[in-house]
Amino acid sequence: MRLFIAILLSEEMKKALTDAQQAMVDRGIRGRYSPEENLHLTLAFIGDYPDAQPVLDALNMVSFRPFDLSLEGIGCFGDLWWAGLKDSLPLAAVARRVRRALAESEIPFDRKRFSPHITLIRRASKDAAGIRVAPVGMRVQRLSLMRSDRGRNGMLYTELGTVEAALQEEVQP
Ligand code: 2AM
Repeated sequence: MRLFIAILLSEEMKKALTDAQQAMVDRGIRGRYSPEENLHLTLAFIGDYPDAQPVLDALNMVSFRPFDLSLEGIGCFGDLWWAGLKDSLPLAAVARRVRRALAESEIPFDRKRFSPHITLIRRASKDAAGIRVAPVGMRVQRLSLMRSDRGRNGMLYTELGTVEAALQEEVQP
């Protein structure tokens, strides 16, 4: 199983992202656009792992309060273009806690520095600089363990489990 931990996005945020993708299409940019249902923000990429339960157990050790995310601009890694997020301390903190919980449970994950992004298109045929993304916000209430499978028409993502934001008094210092 190919696993990763992600934040799934609100319908309003996905709409802002598909509007940006449409603006890319209108500019004649071809490539592998992420389908709307696949748009997400990855916190940790685990990759091939045989069993979801230990990962869910690790995820359940992560406590966090609800926090807000906001879209901000676009950027690229080579020919992969993404939507960025406004700098957010709670987002960085929750990614750190997820990664610490995985490490403590001896679940391997990609240790590359957390660089929050939402992939819009891979193998873009040309530069997408200047495409605008509406600065839509959302409240994060849960984190999701996701499984990724290669489908006939691209990647299929399935949510295997979630951890919910804790009530204030339950949060550990
Ligand atoms: P990407 O969109 O930038 O490729 C599922 O593959 C999710 O995990 C995607 O959000 C992907 O980011 C992310 N991811 C992070 N590290 C990865 C890696 N080493 N291999 C594949 N996906 C990775």
